[in-house]
Amino acid sequence: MHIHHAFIGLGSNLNHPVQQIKQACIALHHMPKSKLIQCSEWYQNPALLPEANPQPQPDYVNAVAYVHTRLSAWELLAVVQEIEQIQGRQRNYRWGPRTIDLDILLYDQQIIASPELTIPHPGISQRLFVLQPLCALNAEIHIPGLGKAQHVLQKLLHKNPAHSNMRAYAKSIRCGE
Ligand code: A4P
Ligand code: MG
Repeated sequence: MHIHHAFIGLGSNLNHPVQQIKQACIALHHMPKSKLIQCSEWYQNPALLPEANPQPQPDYVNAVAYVHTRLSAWELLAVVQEIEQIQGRQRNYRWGPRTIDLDILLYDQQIIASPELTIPHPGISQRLFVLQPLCALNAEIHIPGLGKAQHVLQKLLHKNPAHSNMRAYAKSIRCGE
């Protein structure tokens, strides 16, 4: 069976985010038919708030993980949703605070356009907390419809010169072994 290359975005802003990200990385490492190859550093950054409900939220910790998997994109979605459940994810409102959010950013070079699964994940081009860790893992990766990750990041930084580098936590676990 073919090995697929996937990038998964991790985000947490509730209940000890650093611990949540660490636990999710370990869970990704143990997914069936999969191998965690690498996890980026973890970045603390302010919450991007929904316009419809801009009440303040705690800062997020974000990271991106690179996995090899024999799961289909849909199977991978089911597995990451299971990890979210195990880590006590509750859905109150869209973009509400969460213990853990796992988004499939890229799955090979596939484009999937359904509400239950949209790949590339919508909003990548607007999100420093996705692009910065993604580029740290692979600046050359091509994002279907957008171009090379590093060019997409440069464009975003050009549009928002006020964006400064996010604070990166050094990781305390090793991945992909
Ligand atoms: N879904 C569709 N495509 C995907 C995909 N590629 N990966 C569907 C994962 N799920 C996908 O997601 C809602 C539905 O999206 C799922 O049932 C799945 O079938 P959800 O996790 O329940 O809801 P959500 O996360 O609140 O909504 P959404 O639209 O996924 O929001 P995002 O894009 O995850 O953004 N600020 C900072 N600093 N850092 C963050 O990580 N994240 C968000 C949420 C807002 N602000 C943030 C951050
Ligand atoms: Mg999500």
